[in-house]
Amino acid sequence: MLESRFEIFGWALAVLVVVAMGVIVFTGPYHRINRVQAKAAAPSVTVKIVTDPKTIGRYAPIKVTVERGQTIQWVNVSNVAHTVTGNGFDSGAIANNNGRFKLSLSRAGSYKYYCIYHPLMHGTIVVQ
Ligand SMILES: [Cu+2]
Repeated sequence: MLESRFEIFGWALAVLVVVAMGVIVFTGPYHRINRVQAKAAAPSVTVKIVTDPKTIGRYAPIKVTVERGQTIQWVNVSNVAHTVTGNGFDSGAIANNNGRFKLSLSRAGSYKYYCIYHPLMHGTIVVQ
């Protein structure tokens, strides 16, 4: 059945609108916002606190590199309490048997930290 000119025009307009919406979603400013949000939601990085006969506890890995704002999570899997203490942050006692502490730093730099109870325990956070 032959469609009227108006019907054909209507369909063409509808297709044009859908294509335009696609172009806006995938290339427009909202696309960039989605990318920024995805970056901010980067998965957290885990540092385990393990038992070490030489230093009582040890951060594993000793050095961790993250993006600005990215969360670092310490999990104490050793057999005594420890802390994550540095310039401007202090976890307080992180209990043994999976006690946790989360931290995110917004300024780039290298941050050294240690355990208040066991000063031989040292770690470094690099924020880039
Ligand atoms: Cu400790």
